[in-house]
Amino acid sequence: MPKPKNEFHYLSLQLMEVKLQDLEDFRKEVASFSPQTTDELEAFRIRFLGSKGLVKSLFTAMRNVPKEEKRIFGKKLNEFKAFAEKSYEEAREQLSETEKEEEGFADLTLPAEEQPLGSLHPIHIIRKEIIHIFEKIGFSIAEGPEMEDDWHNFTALNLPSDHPARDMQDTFYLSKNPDTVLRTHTSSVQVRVMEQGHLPIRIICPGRVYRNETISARAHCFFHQVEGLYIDDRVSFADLKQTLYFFVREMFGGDTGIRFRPSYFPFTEPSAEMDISCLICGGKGCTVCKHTGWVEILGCGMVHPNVLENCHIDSEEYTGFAFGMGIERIAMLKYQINDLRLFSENDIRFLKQFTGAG
Ligand code: 2U9
Repeated sequence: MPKPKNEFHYLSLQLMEVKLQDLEDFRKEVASFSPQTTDELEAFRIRFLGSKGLVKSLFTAMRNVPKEEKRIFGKKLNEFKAFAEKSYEEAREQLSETEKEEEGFADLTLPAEEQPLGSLHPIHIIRKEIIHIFEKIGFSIAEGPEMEDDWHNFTALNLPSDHPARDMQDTFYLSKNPDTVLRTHTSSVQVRVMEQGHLPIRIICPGRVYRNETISARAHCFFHQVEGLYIDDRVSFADLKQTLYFFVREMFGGDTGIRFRPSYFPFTEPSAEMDISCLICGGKGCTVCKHTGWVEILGCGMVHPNVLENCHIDSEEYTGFAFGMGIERIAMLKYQINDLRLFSENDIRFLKQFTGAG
């Protein structure tokens, strides 16, 4: 303590001594301050920094400190004030960080976690490719219901009532209504378009179809088709062949061999099946083509006059061709997939292989 000049001065110095001691105690209190709630933080602010707080009252008390010692006391007090303010700000920031974390606050400026790229499903990739090819030559897309009535799925398509396709073994009948089936082909969509009566018709019908089959590597209870239909005056089998030549060139490349074999379908006459040279062995013979060098990819034919008439189209004036293919079959050939079940199991190891394709 500085040497006192008189009694009053002595008391003032004593007072300053007390206040400096207080200041040291307050400094310890501030240093150990760690509020858990905003209420505690506010109580701290009021106690130390408020308009009636300790810092303010110490500045008031400084009036009684002798002039010479004011400088020492004022310096100490200013240091303490700065320390209390800094502690308050730090505690406030810390508390607001904790609250944000507890509220699940997301810092949008942080770099994003790396996400693995998704992929298109191979069925979707092939479907897109087929659609794109036929769109180039003027076909548009038509879609329709997966639950169909007997007329659109069977009768209009010249399928006699005793045809095996109508059997419970092959078709899913919807129990509540015996007239309703899960469509067995997308030909039903084409019947609906024909019934609308806007000619000419040049459509492709992609979609899911259902068959009552036991699931195995080679059969499934649902799969996907693209069917095509072109009706106008003077449409010929030559038009059908040229259209399918174009499709094969675009889909499998210009070197692919093509052949037609006569076949039978109730809805087309004449009917044919189309093979392409085996993509795996190039026609030399392998297990995929069963050593024939050829693989079947679709069925086709001229629309049966009965089907035209059933849809109120004059079969004397109009002719048409139709074709149908299974998307899974094309995908299996293109990607060398040997089990139909892979398409519907959604095994990520299978799907990942198509990242970046399509
Ligand atoms: C109408 C008239 C005729 C569509 C055709 C085929 C031949 C055919 C199969 C290929 C593999 C079905 O997915 S698959 O199992 N389809 O062989 N489909 S002609 O004929 C039609 C379609 C609509 C009005």
